[in-house]
Amino acid sequence: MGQSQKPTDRISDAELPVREAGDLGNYENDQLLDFYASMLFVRRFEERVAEMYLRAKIGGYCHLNIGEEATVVGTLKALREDDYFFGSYRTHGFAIVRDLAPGAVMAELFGKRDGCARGRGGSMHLVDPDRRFMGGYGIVGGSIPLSTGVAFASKYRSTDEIVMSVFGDGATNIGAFHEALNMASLWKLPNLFICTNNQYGMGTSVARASAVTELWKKGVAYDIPGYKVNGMDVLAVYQLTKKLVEEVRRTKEPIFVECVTYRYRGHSMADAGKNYRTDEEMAAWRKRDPVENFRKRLLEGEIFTQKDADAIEEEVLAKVQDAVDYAEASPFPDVADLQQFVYAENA
Ligand SMILES: Cc1ncc(C[n+]2csc(CCOP(=O)(O)OP(=O)(O)O)c2C)c(N)n1
Ligand SMILES: [Mg+2]
Repeated sequence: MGQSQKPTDRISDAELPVREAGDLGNYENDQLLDFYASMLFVRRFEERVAEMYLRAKIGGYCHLNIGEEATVVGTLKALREDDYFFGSYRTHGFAIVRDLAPGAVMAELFGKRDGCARGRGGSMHLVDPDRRFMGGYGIVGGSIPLSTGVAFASKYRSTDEIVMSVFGDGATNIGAFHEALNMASLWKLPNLFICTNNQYGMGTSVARASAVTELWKKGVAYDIPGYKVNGMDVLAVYQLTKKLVEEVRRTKEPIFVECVTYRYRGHSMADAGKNYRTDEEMAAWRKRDPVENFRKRLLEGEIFTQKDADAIEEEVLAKVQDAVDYAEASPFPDVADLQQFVYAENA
């Protein structure tokens, strides 16, 4: 952090510029349309994934980003191509926004040979080192120390590449989270830690799992500044993340951001998502739908017309269909090759 910034500095929802419908800031139209199309792509991709799961095309674990689109798009769009990204197991949306081929992502979910992890990883282990998309991890909080390690490598090699690490509210109660934040701060590493506070870890609310419910404060113990942002508003997320990405790049010191969001579906495809939350709560968050509300803002701001919105919808649906077709056409891996890629060869 810079000299002027104290660990307790933060931007709360209230301190962010208030945006009325139609107030879209100083963005180029193309950028606004890109934000919208990207969020819609995540929404429609995930809806189709859910359908494919129910058709038994996808097996195993499967966690969706529906409801969290503004957080997915607003954070990732602020990252440079040569920066690194680490996710959790809820990463389908992050993968397609990071430009992994949607067909390769869908094929991975199907367990097919042309999947981005060659069908070995499935939903929780999407990966693409070429795009510096470092995965996809099933162990809650397990990716956080790894992201600290990559940030160490970036600093050791004197590059200006930063590492964005995204994890859930539940992960902030894991020992590895605290160890990684301590090291990142002690060694002054270029880590941007992003917590998607979607209010629940499986069926357990933040208040039932964490002594500190203002999660942005959790970096403060390690002298890491914390920020909190409305994770249902793509512009708010992007604006803050963009600023902080550059700050981490310049200072080579970690920062922690809490994005306040909500998952509309259950924790995974095995959870209806209803037993531990009320209809009123879900309805209140539905009113804040990141995709629907942004579409309305673009219409009211005359950034696009309903006809344009329909055309984007069609384009997005076609891309999703192509991804499904690609996954269907790809063969399953050969059983004989089962152990291939498990260990490094010639290591
Ligand atoms: C170390 C570890 N403990 C428990 C689990 C089981 N588990 C899987 S997801 C999850 C909840 C995590 O919630 P959160 O970090 O808030 O992420 P979200 O699913 O809400 O995105 C738990 C406890 C696990 N995978 N790894
Ligand atoms: Mg959570």
